[in-house]
Amino acid sequence: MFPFARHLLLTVLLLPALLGLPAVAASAATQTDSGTARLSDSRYLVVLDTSTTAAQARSLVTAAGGTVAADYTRQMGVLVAESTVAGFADALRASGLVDEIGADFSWQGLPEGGPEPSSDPAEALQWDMQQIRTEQAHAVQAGARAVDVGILDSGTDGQHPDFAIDGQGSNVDCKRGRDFVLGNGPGVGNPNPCVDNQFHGTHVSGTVAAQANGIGIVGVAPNVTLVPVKVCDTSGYCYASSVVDGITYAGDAQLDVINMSFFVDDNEFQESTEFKCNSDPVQRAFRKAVERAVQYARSQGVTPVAALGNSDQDLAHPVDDDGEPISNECEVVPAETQGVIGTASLGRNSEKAGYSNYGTGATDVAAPGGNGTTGDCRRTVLSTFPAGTYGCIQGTSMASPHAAGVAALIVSQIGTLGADGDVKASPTKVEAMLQNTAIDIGLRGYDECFGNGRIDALRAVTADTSAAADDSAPDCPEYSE
Ligand SMILES: [Ca+2]
Ligand SMILES: [Ca+2]
Ligand SMILES: [Ca+2]
Repeated sequence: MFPFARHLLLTVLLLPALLGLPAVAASAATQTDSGTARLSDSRYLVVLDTSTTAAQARSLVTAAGGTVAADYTRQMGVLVAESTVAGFADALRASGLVDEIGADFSWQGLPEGGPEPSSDPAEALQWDMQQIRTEQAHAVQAGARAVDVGILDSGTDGQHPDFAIDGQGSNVDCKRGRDFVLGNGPGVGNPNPCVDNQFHGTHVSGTVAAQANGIGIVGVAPNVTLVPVKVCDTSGYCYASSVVDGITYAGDAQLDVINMSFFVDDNEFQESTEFKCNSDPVQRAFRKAVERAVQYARSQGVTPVAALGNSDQDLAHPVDDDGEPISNECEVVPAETQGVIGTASLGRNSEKAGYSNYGTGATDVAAPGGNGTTGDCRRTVLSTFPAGTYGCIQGTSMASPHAAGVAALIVSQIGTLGADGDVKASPTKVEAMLQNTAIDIGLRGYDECFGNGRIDALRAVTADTSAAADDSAPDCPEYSE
């Protein structure tokens, strides 16, 4: 059981707190048109049981005939192991020390003569990008370097090759990155914002702006700049004060968009709950502080985007673990905070992801976040993992950065460059453009599951606000409940 399964909004098992469920790439080998993306037959991501020590893990790998290529036991209970021994994965899988093991992704056989910008080898696997038409959008607008997207998360691996710009370093701005994780407690992590405390921030970052550089994948807005703002610790906790610091910094630095794929943690260590209630004076203080930070950031030109959460809750009528109604004076923060774009998660057929929260008033837009099982890259979201790797995970954590990426494309298209070098765009206009160019799915018009609809990068960059519906998308089962 992961005590931190709450805050970061992934849906799988690695590091629960952020709003994505981490699932490691593990499914059948996949051939793309370019024939270059495949699962490795010798490199594995090993997700350890929480009680497993580094020494135990190393002994296990060695005994099964493998070597440890990278050790993230301390940060996130994950090892990268290499072995050519048949049955290596099965041996580890049979051990109580290991929760999950999956073959790593590797990208091989890059085209001769240098990469073509439009042919990164794993693009064909990116059903999420196809769903929101990013490739078509990039013919019009692929983002401007002057546009900054703050990734409030666990940090971003600034060394990942998929953030490398040929001959010009990286599009991760480590200098303007910050670490606001509390300086005490069990999960502080590395103070460098360009070293990921886990994997979550790196995955989210790749979805927003992995480079079209002939390697791996392409993000929603590859030509924008990423600014890692660390607010979540190694355990995935994202404490209210860290979050307030991070949002305020985004305002001070006049970032253009921020992504928040988590819910804030409170003073109940390891007992923190998704909902923050006005009846609790401490939680009330957190809510108000976050509200003020969001208000300030918006006044400085920041468009905030957040994940709705992975509890399959109707946020207009939430219930507790026993199914008893919770007062609607309780909210998911920051997704339901005034001024934040709350994002629900879709599977590849544009169905509501089973885990995704929803609810009238709470859901602003819907975006691809995956609706499958751990490691199934056909149904979960492929993006960057630390140490030059990739992983397929799902969650509203994965949906939100798609919306943040489209918001960044909109800023790139409608923003103006101020004399101070800062891009200016009204968050109200950016938000309206994101919502008004979404494609209506589910019940006609705004609805509780999909909000204003499925975001669409092509319509967003061409300011196409004409009515559009996709009737092939399945209705949301929650309508009948
Ligand atoms: Ca790439
Ligand atoms: Ca700005
Ligand atoms: Ca609808």
